[in-house]
Amino acid sequence: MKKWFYSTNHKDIGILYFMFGLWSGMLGMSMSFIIRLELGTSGSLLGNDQIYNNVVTAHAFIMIFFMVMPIMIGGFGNWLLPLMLGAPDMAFPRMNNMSFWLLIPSLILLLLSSFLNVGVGTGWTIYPPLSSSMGHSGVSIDLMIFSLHLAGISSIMGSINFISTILNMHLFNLKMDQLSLLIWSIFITTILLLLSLPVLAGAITMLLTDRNLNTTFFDFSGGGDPILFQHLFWFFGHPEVYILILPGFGIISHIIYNESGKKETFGILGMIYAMLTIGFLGFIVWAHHMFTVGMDIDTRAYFTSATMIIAIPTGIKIFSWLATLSGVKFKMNLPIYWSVGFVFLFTVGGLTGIVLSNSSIDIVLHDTYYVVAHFHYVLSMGAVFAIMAGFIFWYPLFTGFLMNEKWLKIQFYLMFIGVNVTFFPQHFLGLGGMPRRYTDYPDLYLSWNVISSLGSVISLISVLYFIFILWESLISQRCIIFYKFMMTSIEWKNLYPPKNHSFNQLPLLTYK
Ligand code: HAS
Ligand code: CU
Repeated sequence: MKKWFYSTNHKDIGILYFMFGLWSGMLGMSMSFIIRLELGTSGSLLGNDQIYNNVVTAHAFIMIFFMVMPIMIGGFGNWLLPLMLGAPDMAFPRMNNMSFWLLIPSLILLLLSSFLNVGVGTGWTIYPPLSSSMGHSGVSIDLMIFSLHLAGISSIMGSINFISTILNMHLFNLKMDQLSLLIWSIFITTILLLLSLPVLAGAITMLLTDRNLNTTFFDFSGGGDPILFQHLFWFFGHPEVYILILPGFGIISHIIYNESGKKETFGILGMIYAMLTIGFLGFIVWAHHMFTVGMDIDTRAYFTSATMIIAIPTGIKIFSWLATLSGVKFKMNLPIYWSVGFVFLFTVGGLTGIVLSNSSIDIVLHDTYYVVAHFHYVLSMGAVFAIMAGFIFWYPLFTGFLMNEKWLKIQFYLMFIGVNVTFFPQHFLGLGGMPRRYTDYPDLYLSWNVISSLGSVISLISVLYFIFILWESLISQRCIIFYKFMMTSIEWKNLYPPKNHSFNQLPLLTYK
């Protein structure tokens, strides 16, 4: 057995998570390309709607559970948190190893669920009765449920590990408000995970017993209620979307504070409270995904108002980032490109979220491409841009190597153009009434769909280009000995003692 297999070292495990996320990301990207091929022409390309819906479902699950979460929490979290805390490793290193390795069987079960029987054609929301044995006979849904169980166990163990590490192992007498915002974001994210995942686990287990043991939790004919599933799912599902973005917030905060070079960073405490507020509010807005189920008007008024309030802490974050950058003569380097891109495009996605939070408008826009445009702006351009920013920023630290900056800039522009051309037209399609999760559409929608598919070609090229740049840097081994020295030297702690509020600005974590 090779050493990396059973390594309990946080950096080894972080690298494993990165490689796993990269691999799943390529898988998820291939699926998104199949989706765009299908929708790039009128009529049917795959010739099978169930397969199409299965690809959509698998794309979502893979991107959420096997790309964004492993890279952000597993990759960046594992690699950087112990270093930033001054801790020798995570609190429970062997559990850390197990968290990672549980993801492999989980992914295998997910893939099997697509290959066996009819596949899962429900979307990632797996609503009954479509996901009940009536809607999906065979084992596909059951395998998907087991896959989610394993991914959930993995995440819960990871969360326990991060929370314990952050609370117990911050050394140098660091107070909680002196920790990097990246640490805070992971801290809050893992609390969200710990509170929301068990609810999903309960819901899918009830679905499993409905399918296999003749219970009727979600079956009207036995006194159950399919709407109950939606409540349980979204009580998990909405916090989940903040789980996907909060570590991104942390990465962007850390980078912007570093690059600004300011001694006093703008609104650290405000940023912490904003993230705590977003985390809390995230638990009491779930029914904005269910405005069309026939809720009474008061309930809709409540969920609309509660949802809109989230714009306030999020606005605090956006304006604090801008205030930090304001007045600084910063170098337009790659982490700044991606960070500023993040702030701009995440705001666009957030604003369409506010539009959707109006229940009366959402009655019209629900399940249209407007929703798809909204969540791809916050995810494809929010979460993914944050990952790119962080990866490029810390790449010299992770590997000791340098990537080609000029190429990376071209790659940034390609990706920026690609994702916008893909997803901006989807707002128009949604406003025009085009529904999600169908293979075909009236000719009226053809031109924006063709443009969107062309955009996805540009994005695909840019991602392949990025993989090439990564490969080239690993092959050519352009090395900064400085970074390697810094990371291996025990004396780095003495060279850069953390001062008040300046732990964010450890120079060794800066990419110039
Ligand atoms: Fe969302 C659906 C509302 C943030 C992800 N969202 C989704 C889905 C996903 C997702 C994946 O209320 C689809 C799920 C599915 O498969 O069905 N979302 C919001 C709101 C916010 C928000 C209000 N979403 C996110 C983030 C995500 C994410 C972050 C992942 C990373 N979302 C919705 C709603 C639906 C929805 C409805 C259901 C739609 C349907 O029908 O299915 C907020 O957190 C966004 C806050 C951010 C900002 C921008 C910065 C703030 C500034 C301050 C000033 C702004 C103000 C607003 C005062 C608001 C700059 C003024 C308003 C103007 C328009 C000018
Ligand atoms: Cu939501």
